[in-house]
Amino acid sequence: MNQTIKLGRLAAAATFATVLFAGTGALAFECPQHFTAAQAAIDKTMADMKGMKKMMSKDDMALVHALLDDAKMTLAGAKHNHEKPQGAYDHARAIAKADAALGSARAADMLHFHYMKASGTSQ
Ligand SMILES: [Cu+2]
Repeated sequence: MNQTIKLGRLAAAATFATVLFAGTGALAFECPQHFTAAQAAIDKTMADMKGMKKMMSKDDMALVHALLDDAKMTLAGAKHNHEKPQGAYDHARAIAKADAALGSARAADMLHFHYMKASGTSQ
């Protein structure tokens, strides 16, 4: 019993040490993957929006593009944090912003398909 607790503490200490030494590098390494995912979602929605002028109202198009603009701006902010980091915190912020950009791009796509189902009416 006592031995198990000691082993558990040792494992926890080893894990903590690994996180300390690998933390900054791992986060920095992960940022580009989050950027790529967000950019792919933006590109997909942009592609889906092509040729929609005849199938959607101008107002609906503008709202989908507003969400896409949010995604692009947030992704640009994420890249800035990653490229000019003060420390690990900025890489963490970069990942947070990239994931937020991914969310906006997906929401833009959802909104686009919602408007398509509503056949161009703002509902
Ligand atoms: Cu980074």
